[in-house]
Amino acid sequence: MTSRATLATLLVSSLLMPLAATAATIQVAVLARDGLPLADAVVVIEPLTVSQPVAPLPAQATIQQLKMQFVPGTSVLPVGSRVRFVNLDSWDHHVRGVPAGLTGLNAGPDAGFELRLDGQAAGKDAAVVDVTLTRAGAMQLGCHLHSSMRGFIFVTDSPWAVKTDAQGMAMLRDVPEGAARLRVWHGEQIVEPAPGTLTVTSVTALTVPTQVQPRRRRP
Ligand SMILES: [Cu+2]
Repeated sequence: MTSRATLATLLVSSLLMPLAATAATIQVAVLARDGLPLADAVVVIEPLTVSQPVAPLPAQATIQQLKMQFVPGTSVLPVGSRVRFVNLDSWDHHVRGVPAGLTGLNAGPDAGFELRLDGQAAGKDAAVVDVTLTRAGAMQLGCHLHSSMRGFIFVTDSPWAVKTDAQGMAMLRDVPEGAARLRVWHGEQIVEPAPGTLTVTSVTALTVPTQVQPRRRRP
């Protein structure tokens, strides 16, 4: 609990350091076309007040192939991250990753990746292949052998990119205060709307309606 004394000290110190950048936590609620919470939407904040863009640190992540699905179905990862594909099914998968949406149509042959993963035999280790994500942008995952398999990787060059949870909520921390651009992306979005702008203040909560109507998975 913050005592009054501590709060006063904080206020005084912030007055003494007028040049220190202040950061805020932003809470974004994303809604589907039907007004229900939209999960797996990627919320990206690009501060306009930062003269030097801040590059996010690369991460390591795993995407499983499990029961004919990519798990997680949507991943948000910084440029330079390494993804390990792990096939936990007993049959083969031939995974491909291509730039998502219209960009994919004009992308060169080296814009994506393709990998073959043997099925897991009983008592054996699962087949794994590592892929490094070299450029920013949304990628769609598919499988040459199973056309129903679909997944997404949102490769971000902003450190402020988070996907919404099952309640359609995204929380972005340590965002510089001031003007910022707001993007909302979803794998089932047909056309990405133009980014909006917002002013980030110490308390920022907003709701973003979209035209996305995801196919709900049957329970
Ligand atoms: Cu497959």
